Amino acid sequence: MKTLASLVAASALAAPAFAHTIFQELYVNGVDQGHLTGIRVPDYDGPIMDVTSKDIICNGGINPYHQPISQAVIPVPAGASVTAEWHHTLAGADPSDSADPVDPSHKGPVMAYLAKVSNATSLDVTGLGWFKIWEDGMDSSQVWGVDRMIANKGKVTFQIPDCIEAGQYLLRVEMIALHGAESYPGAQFYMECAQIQITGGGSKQPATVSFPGAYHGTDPGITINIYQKLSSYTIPGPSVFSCDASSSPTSPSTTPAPPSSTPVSTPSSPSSTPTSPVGSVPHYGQCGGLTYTGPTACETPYSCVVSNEYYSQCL
Ligand SMILES: *[C@@H]1O[C@H](CO)[C@@H](O)[C@H](O)[C@H]1NC(C)=O
Ligand SMILES: [Cu+2]
Repeated sequence: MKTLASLVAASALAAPAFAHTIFQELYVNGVDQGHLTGIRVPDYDGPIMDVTSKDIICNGGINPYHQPISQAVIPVPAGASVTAEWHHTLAGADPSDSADPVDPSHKGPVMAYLAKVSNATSLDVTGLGWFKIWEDGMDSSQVWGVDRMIANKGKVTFQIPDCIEAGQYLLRVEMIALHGAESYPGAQFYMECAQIQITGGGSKQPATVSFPGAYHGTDPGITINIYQKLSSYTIPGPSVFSCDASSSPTSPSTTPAPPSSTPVSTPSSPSSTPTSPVGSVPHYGQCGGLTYTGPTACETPYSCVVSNEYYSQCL
């Protein structure tokens, strides 16, 4: 006969495989917008593991959306504080579930991106331009963004930039679990997209990246052994957009300012090789990075922009 202890041990071992999570509720300046309202949530809480899959955009492929998909578009004033709430299952908070909001084995960063869209309820999410507005990676004590999210009962809070254009956007909130990320595929990507209408704002048009495209299996923040002492962690994707940065992303022929995180060495870029005006790397293609050996000149009118020391992209 199995003892309670052995049952508990067995379920604890089995738990991480099923202990996933879903971003399922949004608060705007502290006001709850409603459970499952305005967010494209799947019924199943499993991860996306292929960074080249369209499912990395807003989920919904291998984890089909809960039906009917909410048609709500949530009004959000530019500059507002928004809170995204994660839970283990669509049922919401469950204090008796040790894997709610997510099993604590799931360590990694939490991030938020925006993409401007003409219609926030349109289901086609390919070809959008995404910019990162917030990220929480790993601190010097090796405590992760996901650890802080769990401590805060599934909630993460960040600001919508106050300088971006009014209009409809998708808000993509993402968590990466790195407990099995020693080799690729191994990292688990969890993301859902909220349908929002930004009001007020300004006229800034941030530089964008594409999904798929922004992440690679070789990224140091995607293939990593977290079961060792880490002095730092490189969060995947572009640097966080700031309204205060003096870049001018509205003009593709202008090279935006480098990201605020100082690269150890400057990745190769066309700006250092002005003798090759006609490039071959297409829009959104990789054009530089520490370990990159391919072509570095972008097709006109794009410029090679440093995302981080490992990755530069034609934008
Ligand atoms: C937005 O997209 C939805 C879903 O495809 C569609 O039903 C709706 O008519 C669209 N709205 C506009 C204004 O185009
Ligand atoms: Cu999981």
